[in-house]
Amino acid sequence: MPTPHADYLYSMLVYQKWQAIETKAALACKMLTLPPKIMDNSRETYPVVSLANDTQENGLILPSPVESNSLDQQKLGSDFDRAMMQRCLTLARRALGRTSPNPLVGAVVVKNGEIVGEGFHPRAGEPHAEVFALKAAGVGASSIEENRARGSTVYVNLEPCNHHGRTPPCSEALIAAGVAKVVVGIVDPNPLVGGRGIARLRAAGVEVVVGVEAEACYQINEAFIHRILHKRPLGIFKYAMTLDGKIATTSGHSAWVTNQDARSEVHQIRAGCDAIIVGGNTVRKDNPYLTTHQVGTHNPLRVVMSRQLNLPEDAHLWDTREAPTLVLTEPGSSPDFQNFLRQQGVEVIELASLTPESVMTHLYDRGFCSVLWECGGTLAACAIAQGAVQKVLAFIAPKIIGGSHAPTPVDDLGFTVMTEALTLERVRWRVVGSDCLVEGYLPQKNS
Ligand code: AOF
Ligand code: ZN
Repeated sequence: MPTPHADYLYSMLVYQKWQAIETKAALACKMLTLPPKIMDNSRETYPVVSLANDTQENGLILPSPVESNSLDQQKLGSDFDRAMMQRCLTLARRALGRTSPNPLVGAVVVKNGEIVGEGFHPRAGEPHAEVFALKAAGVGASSIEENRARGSTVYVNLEPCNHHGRTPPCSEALIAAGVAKVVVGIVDPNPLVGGRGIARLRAAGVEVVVGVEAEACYQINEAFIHRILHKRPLGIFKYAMTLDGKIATTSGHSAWVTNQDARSEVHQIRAGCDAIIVGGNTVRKDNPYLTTHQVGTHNPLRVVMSRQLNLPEDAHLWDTREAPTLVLTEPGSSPDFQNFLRQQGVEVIELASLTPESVMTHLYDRGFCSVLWECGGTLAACAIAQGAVQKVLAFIAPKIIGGSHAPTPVDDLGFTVMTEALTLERVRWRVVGSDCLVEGYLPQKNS
């Protein structure tokens, strides 16, 4: 392996800081007494920006840009630079849920303080964001005068690639277009890129600034980064409970714990994920749809884990017109029901051993970046214990239902004393309608 590029190491340090974890990368950076070249000395002022019309299909713009004010680092770039990077993120979000295994990337070409081209990466196999943005700026047009990218500044939330993958290197496309400067959000953690795109641009005389709106750039691609670094999709455990910690009544009734605003938020969260997992119990008790309930948005693959396949024939999940369904089971389980499911258009796969771990491995192999666990307490405990969950989204409704046997979000983890509790990190909370959303990350076992 070649020595990691300084930008890559520094970027990893910022990433780990964002995660509040000290890892080898962070230590390596300290030992090398970085940071190096990420300071942006340019403090140009720009005239009013005119936003060019969208050049790609109009997609849905989902949640507003992430605030990037919690890193205790100096904010890089001018206000204009940060606004352009946020514009990249807004563009990138148009492909929300559709790009895996690739990241969400947006790019903006600016000439004389005006946006002259924009683009985003629509899905794996298609050109990268920079290529769309350069094209929109007139690169490749019949007359050379139409190339407004020459001498421009290109903003992009992820380092331009420098490898021949499904598509040719963006670094070369930027150099060929004659851009003067590239402002990068974060270094690409993909070892195929990992600083080489930046190095290639600099070697060709292009000025490169790295780290503008870095935290927001990590946030938007946290699942992609997790996939690359851990070779597994990011597992997100989402649940809704009452103030007294119940996800249903003693009889199992759960419609609804939270109000409409929180449920709409869940639909948006689903749109950003590649798969949603439930167990057989949830299918039997709740008969969920697990869709985004929004026309035109991406619906993740709905995954049911069931060893016995003792599932109802009339479940909503077997209707695959709106969204696909995958049933994961073990070898030889109920061939008749397997046939029935396949006739409905449901994919059925037998895994040698059906565990959260083997399921995450399977979903990684399918190219997924993010997986939403919307299961009940038994499967949730198993998924947490096996390291299949990294992030927790807990919706809490100000209701009390009581019941010593009413189900709770997580069943037995085998802990006996409070010091064993899993304490979430990077915890944030906010009010959603009349409910509250607490989000955080489980402590990582061995990073
Ligand atoms: C960019 N801009 O818009 C994206 C990048 O198989 P390929 O050719 O599509 O390459 C995929 C890798 O390229 C992906 O894992 C990530 O490292 C990078 N994605 N890079 O400059 C983009 N989508
Ligand atoms: Zn690229």
